[in-house]
Amino acid sequence: MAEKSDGLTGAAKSMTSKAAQAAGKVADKAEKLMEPPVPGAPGSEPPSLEEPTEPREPLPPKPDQGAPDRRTPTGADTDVPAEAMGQQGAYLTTAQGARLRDTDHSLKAGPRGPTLLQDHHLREKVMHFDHERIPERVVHARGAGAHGVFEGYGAADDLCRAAFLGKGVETPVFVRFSTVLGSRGSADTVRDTRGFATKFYTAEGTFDLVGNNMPVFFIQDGIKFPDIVHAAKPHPDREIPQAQSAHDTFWDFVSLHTEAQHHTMWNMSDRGIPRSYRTMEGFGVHTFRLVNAEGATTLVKFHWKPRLGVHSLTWEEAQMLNGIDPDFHRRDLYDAIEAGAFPQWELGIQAFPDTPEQTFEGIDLLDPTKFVPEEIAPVQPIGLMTLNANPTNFFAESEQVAFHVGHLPPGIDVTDDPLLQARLFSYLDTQLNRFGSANFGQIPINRPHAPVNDMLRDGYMQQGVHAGAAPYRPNSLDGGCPFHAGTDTAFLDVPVQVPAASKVREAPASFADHFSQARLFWRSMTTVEQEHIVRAYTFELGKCYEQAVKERQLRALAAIDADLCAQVALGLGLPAPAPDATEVLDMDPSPALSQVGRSWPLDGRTVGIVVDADGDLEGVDAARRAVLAAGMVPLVIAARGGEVGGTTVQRTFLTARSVEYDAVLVAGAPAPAPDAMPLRDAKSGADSTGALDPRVVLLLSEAWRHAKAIGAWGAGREALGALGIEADQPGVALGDDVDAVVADLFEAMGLHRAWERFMVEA
Ligand code: HDE
Repeated sequence: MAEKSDGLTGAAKSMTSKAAQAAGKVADKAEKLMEPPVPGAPGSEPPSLEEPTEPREPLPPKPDQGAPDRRTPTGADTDVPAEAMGQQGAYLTTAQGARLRDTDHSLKAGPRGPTLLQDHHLREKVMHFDHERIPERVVHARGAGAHGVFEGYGAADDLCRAAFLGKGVETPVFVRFSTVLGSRGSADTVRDTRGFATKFYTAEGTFDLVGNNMPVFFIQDGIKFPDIVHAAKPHPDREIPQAQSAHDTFWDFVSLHTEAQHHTMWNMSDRGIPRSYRTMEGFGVHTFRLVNAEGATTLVKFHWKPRLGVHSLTWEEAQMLNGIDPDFHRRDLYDAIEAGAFPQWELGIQAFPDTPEQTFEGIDLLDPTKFVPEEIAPVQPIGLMTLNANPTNFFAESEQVAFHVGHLPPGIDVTDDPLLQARLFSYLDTQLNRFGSANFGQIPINRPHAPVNDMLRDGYMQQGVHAGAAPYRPNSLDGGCPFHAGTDTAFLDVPVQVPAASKVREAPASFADHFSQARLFWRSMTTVEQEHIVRAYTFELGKCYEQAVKERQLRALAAIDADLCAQVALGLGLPAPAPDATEVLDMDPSPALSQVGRSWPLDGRTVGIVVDADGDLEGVDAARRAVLAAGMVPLVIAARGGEVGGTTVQRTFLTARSVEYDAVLVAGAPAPAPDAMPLRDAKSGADSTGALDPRVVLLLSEAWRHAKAIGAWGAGREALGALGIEADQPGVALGDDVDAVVADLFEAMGLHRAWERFMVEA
């Protein structure tokens, strides 16, 4: 996204002033043409005004779009060009390739007569349409995916024999991010856990790391998964509310089943409302077992660390976005990749000795409601993932990708975590329901990049054309193929000791502690973050109907922290219960859990630039270029569409809303535009008689309230001054020199929020 430098402008400098001006204009134009367009173009070339009539091949995908690697169903590389994977030829055909003359009229007995049963084209077209949907995922139905590459650092070589972790080894990946609770069409910015599932197409077989953006889970045993999901999903009678936990059945369950309290605390924190998929951490949650070349094992927890840092929305932003842009996260990911701001995460591990107890510093590594603070087990980086291509087709890629925690390459194995054990059953099973066939692994996005010789045969939608007579072992008819691999290349089940024990339906005693880590999390938060947590609990419980549910949850909060409980109780208008006799450990806080206090890169962020046609348009141009050069997207906001001073307007006061921007620059003090009236734009409010357009006032006051960086120069300063926004306030960049203002604005943006502003408000 870097601004392109040019030879033209340089040459122009040496000319006489008039010629230089003319050349400068040409140069500006050329430079503008070279600038990356604002992301979001629907097709790979701009459409013509009239309907095209000249036959031509389908347009190529957009440059930002990738596609599943061209592999055969059994993993072999092919040189079929990408275009050949989709629809081809310039002419409309039947599904069998016969050209068609007309698809707008069904075959009828006369223009006013009934449709004929023989219309094979109509029947094929409508039959296919009738079957376009597959069952949505029972959880994580709403998601978005992207292609990328993972590069190993070689840092795990001592611990793990998996070749893809080796230094410099590049492995293609496909990642799908998701919410958990909502249906496919639900909004992105709901309060929920996020899925973070990565498919590594390694040369030794596919590895799926199917994680979340929180390191702990609601339940310790997979047998409870249907219970937590039934409780959190909409009520079974009226099927409301959609995609959220603010309702009785959720709080009924988590208050009774207190092992869910730790995960619930994460959901009530800002982590439950990420700013973007790009600014989320990822966690494998369970403990896994790595095996090295000598067969030695290590227990590990996987972490994804976003290069852009962890950044969340405010609750008000999240709620507004659910209405204003329900696709906010999906759009953000797609736009960032299209704009060349490729998101990156480092894969890291926390490594623990593989002892028979499987604990670390008293923390049970098999209990998925517990995490290990980074302060006592640092995360060691072992590779870097870059997402660099959007899907070409959502259904083919993001919808049909099928993850399974049992997709493991040699060198990575599971542990006895009872949650993970149940997942090993569930993911295969659920794919059968979604695809109606055991052959889902042969769909392009799911095809391995390693040779497949599995002796699995036939079934619905079989894509392979297997030769040979003997899909069984041992055989002599196919020359004995396939053969067992040696221990040097095969996946080895680690011969871990299984405890000599009786068959029981019980949890180990160490799983009984439900509150210590919830308290650890609460105490690791800054005051602002704690305030958000209090508001979240109060809001969610406030939306419950039953008093008993609220009171029971307050009891759980009392066990976590008396102050937290008291504040939520106050908001609910209920007495705060005294903590019961439950023993809760006081663990050292983990400052690494807080989002406050660090500075991060800005790639792919959006900066709204409010422009007044009479304002400093040269300054606007300079600001816009600086935003582009910083790898961000400038969106010019003006009274009406078209161009202002040669700059294309992307948003108008009617279409703009503060939540779309990470920061706002004000380059003028636009007076109320003609459409600034409540009937035309309700955002105008009742009074449109001020000096500033009321939509701009609203935009700035929201940006202020959400503690976003705001900058202005020239007349824009006066506009801010009228709202009481002054130079010495946190996150405010004011001045006369546009370059200096922009530089200050970027610095403020790096902190993600002007956190102090929340405190000023409180
Ligand atoms: Fe999942 N989970 N899960 N889950 N999960 C699914 O698989 C399940 C759990 C996670 O983008 C389903 O293909 C059970 C933990 C992600 O396609 C299903 C249990 C974690 C995704 C399923 C868990 C996850 C899923 C639904 C308890 C974090 C989205 C559709 C034993 C470590 C993957 C599908 C995608 C999806 C079952 C617990 C993460 C039904 C039974 C813990 C990111 O198989």
